[in-house]
Amino acid sequence: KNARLHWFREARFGMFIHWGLYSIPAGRWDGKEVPGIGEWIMNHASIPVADYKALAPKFNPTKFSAAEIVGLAKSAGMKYIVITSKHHDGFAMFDSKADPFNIVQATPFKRDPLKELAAECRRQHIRLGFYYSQDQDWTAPGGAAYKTGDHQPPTFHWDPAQNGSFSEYLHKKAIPQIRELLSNYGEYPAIVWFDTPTKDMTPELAGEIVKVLNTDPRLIWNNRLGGGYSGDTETPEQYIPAQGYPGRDWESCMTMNDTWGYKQDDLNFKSTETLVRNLIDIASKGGNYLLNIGPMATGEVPAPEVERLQQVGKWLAVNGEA
Ligand code: JFZ
Repeated sequence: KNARLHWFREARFGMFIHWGLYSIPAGRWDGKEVPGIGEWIMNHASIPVADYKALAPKFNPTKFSAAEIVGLAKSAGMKYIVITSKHHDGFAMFDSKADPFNIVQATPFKRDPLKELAAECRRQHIRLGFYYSQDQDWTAPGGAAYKTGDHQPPTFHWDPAQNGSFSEYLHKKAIPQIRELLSNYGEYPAIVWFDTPTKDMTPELAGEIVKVLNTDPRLIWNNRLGGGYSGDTETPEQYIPAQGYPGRDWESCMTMNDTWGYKQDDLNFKSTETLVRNLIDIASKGGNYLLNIGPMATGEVPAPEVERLQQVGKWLAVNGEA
């Protein structure tokens, strides 16, 4: 366990990337700003499955450059990257044979950004991890949904197309896709980052995922699988624990503004000084700072985010340790 977590304990600073179909509406639906975080727009605006899936043929992020993004992370002093391979909307940002709702099959872009990032991370010597929403999936029948607005129990679905068996969703989509993620990217992923478990994730079902994870002895995974599993890392979100987590590895994930997925109307960016202070605070308590960027539908990183990361990198170059 110690050898496996060695790099993570020294990393201190990583890049979180929330990128997916939600970067097209970028926080607006039917001409109105939808309150809340951008990657939740489908749930917050109760967008029907068919309407949301219709975003895929419009997704063509030709300005995406793995070399630039990895270069940006490096210049900021970051030691690893964690990118959304599938968020709660169910859209896979990778080549998947297990489910056709993915960037290679369903978009004109046809490229696999995870493959390109893996090649680039290898070249620039930085680790790569994959966020995977294993429990919530708003476009696959049987996928779970957290409640928002007036969505009704017990499923909190808003479209009959979402109804189905959770176990079937897990066996037909989530577990096969987790296998693909573990098999198709060489030495990566170094991390699988799960999120938002529900009661649907019983100890038995989670145990099936753990069996798959255990086929890779180097893998680090977080505390958000569900089913009672505590994983390798604590993941305080948008805050820094006063005493850290004595005896546990941990990572504070934070945004630079108030959204993870790109939102055109959110310009509430923190100052570089705040970001540097957060990094120092977290490092002094033994944790890692996983700082988010939200690329646009073009594939470009918003300028205020690039600017801040470069400034943090400058500060580290003068005041940090390699
Ligand atoms: C989750 C996601 O729903 C969100 O879209 C984003 O990906 C974020 C990193 O993770 O949101 C959460 C998850 C956990 C908590 C809060 C928001 N939490 O434990 O307080």
